Amino acid sequence: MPLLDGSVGVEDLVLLEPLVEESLLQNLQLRYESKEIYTYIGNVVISVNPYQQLPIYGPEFIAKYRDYTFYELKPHIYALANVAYQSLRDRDRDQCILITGESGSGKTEASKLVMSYVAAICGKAEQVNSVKEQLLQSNPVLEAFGNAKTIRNNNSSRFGKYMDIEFDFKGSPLGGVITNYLLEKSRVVKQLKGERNFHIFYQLLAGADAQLLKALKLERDTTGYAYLNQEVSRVDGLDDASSFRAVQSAMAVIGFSEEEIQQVLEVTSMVLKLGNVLVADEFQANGTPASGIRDGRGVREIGETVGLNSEELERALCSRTMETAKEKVVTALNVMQAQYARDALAKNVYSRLFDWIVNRINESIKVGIGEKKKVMGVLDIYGFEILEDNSFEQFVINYCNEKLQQVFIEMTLKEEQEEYKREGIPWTKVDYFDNGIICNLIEHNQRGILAMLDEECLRPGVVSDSTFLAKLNQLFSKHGHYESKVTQNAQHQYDHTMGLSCFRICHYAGKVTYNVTNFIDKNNDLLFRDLSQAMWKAQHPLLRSLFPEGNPKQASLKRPPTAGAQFKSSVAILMKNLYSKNPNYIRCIKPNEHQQRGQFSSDLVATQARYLGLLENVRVRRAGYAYRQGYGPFLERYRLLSRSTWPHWNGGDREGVEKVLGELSMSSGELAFGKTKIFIRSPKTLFYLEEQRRLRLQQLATLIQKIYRGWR
Ligand code: AD9
Ligand code: MG
Repeated sequence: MPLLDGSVGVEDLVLLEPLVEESLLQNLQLRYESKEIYTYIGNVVISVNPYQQLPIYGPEFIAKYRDYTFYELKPHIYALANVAYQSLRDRDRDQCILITGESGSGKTEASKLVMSYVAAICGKAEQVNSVKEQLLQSNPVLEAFGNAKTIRNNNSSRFGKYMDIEFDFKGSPLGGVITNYLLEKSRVVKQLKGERNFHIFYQLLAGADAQLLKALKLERDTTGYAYLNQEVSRVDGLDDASSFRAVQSAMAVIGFSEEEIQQVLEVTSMVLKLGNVLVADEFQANGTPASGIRDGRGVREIGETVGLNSEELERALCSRTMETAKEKVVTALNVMQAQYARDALAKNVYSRLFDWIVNRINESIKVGIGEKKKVMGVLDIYGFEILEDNSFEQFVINYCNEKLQQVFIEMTLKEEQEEYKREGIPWTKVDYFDNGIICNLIEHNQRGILAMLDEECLRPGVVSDSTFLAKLNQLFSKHGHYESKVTQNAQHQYDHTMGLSCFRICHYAGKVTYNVTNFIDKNNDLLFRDLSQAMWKAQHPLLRSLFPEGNPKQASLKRPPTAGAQFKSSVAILMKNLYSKNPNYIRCIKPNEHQQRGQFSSDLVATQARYLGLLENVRVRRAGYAYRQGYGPFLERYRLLSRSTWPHWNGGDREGVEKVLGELSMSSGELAFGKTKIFIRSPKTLFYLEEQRRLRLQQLATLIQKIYRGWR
């Protein structure tokens, strides 16, 4: 196998010489240009999006990777999936596969490759096949409702996803659990130039037959819908109509009943129609501004579709009831407020529908309580984001990435060092940046930015984004990873690029400036009670179930947790889950901004390599040993290389390994003998061993043939 073949660069960056950013980029580029999109750093897979179908997937390749160990074939996601699966099945170690990278870098495709690989190599029984089908079919459904065309990716996941696939003790899949994070619900009512709403809206309009459209009171033409961006309704390479049929059949495979599918589509069409509900100026009898619905048809049709009294809906959209202990006061909303209420309702209905779909899938794929399980988690979550204008969403996304970096640091680097310590092997300390201080700045229970934001949201009196910012400025004026115009002034460093309503965090991956405008609102994430009560009154079982707090009997005055608090706690659960498993990393890289094959922009890749900490990763790997294995299994594999250990060996495992390696006369720095494991510094040595083993096997085969012929 060409390890150091000049034409395609090195397959493992551990072998890179010299180890600097430039050579790392050159190596990735060289490989990319030779259509070698995968490269290792030890057991981490780097994947550069090819933006073209390469002939390296499918049954033939799956069969190959299944039969070889990690370093024997070219780097591939299949190799990683294979190691993870085998270790789960044979060594009973729960696994997680963490896939990170920026938008459009190939995370979702990578997660599907992992899933299809595992599905292809595990269990074959009929019942197992139906579980596999359900797990695989969850993808098109979640993508229809959770993905959209953005300027960066025609099929961008607008939510984070973590999926536990659960197996029995033999390694056959039993089912799974999906957790979703933070759907970008603002997209329901507004999209950036060149972007689309969630796929399902277009799929429904293009793919529903005339009867279904009529039943949903929809028209095929997208131009009639205010929530659908009028400039882009079609996307190259996406066939909305056939995707719709695929989604319908996937839902059926998962176990949605026909009625459930119909109800999901009714709620989807309700959201679409809400966008067309026009709110107009009106005046109350006393002359104060109010609002009203200009064209009653939309509201009437929504009412008919989901069994809602249209007058009730109109009232809920245009007025607000304030309840005190003594009385109820109804105030009219002005046009802006009513439009805000309408959009808030649409966003809420849609994001709750999405959560409901995830839960419904989980119900179908859930595993019985008593069954003993082994688990493989697959995480496909938004990478670090620096946009021109960064808001609350980027703040929480980057917080999540900061936490994932912490997992990476702690699990890879610390575990690495600790293993050497445990094994009694000398270790030259590698300095690395511990981002705990940044995580703390954001998540500290009393003094973190999220806690401050919650405090402002819950504080009585006049609160605003600027009072929130003032608080941060005061609290963190001396924090090494926090900056704002105010704190900068104090330090006499004036930065003209930062607005007055901004703060900046020095993340592990770089500085990001956040604009606090709407932080309070987005964190509050409140829906007027009138709206949830109106929804709860719908005759529609699904819609009604999405708004349990609308039930007057259950409505408590206690407010639900803020968006930030919810996100923080789901990240904490995720971290706990990841820490309990053996991590496997896929680091995805986007080679250019144009979704084009064959283009490699070094600057763009350099930034991502920095966000992903690739160089640091190689340094640590190189400072230590790239490969390690327990003496027992190692001897089993290589004992045929020595006459002392082959065909019989009665001594201990470690002595056996010493014998084998001693006869191969390797340089002393290449090997270290730990308490329970042998450590090999570079993969080169491992490849050499594998090659020797292959030759020896050939030799033995010839020998056996000769003997056999002799017998005949
Ligand atoms: V986002 O954060 O959800 O916006 P991802 O998930 O990182 O993003 P995705 O997997 O959706 O990116 O990949 C983007 C596109 O790149 C895909 O739609 C494919 O057209 C293309 N792609 C990605 N990986 C591969 C691959 N291994 N082979 C061929 C690929 N094409
Ligand atoms: Mg994605």
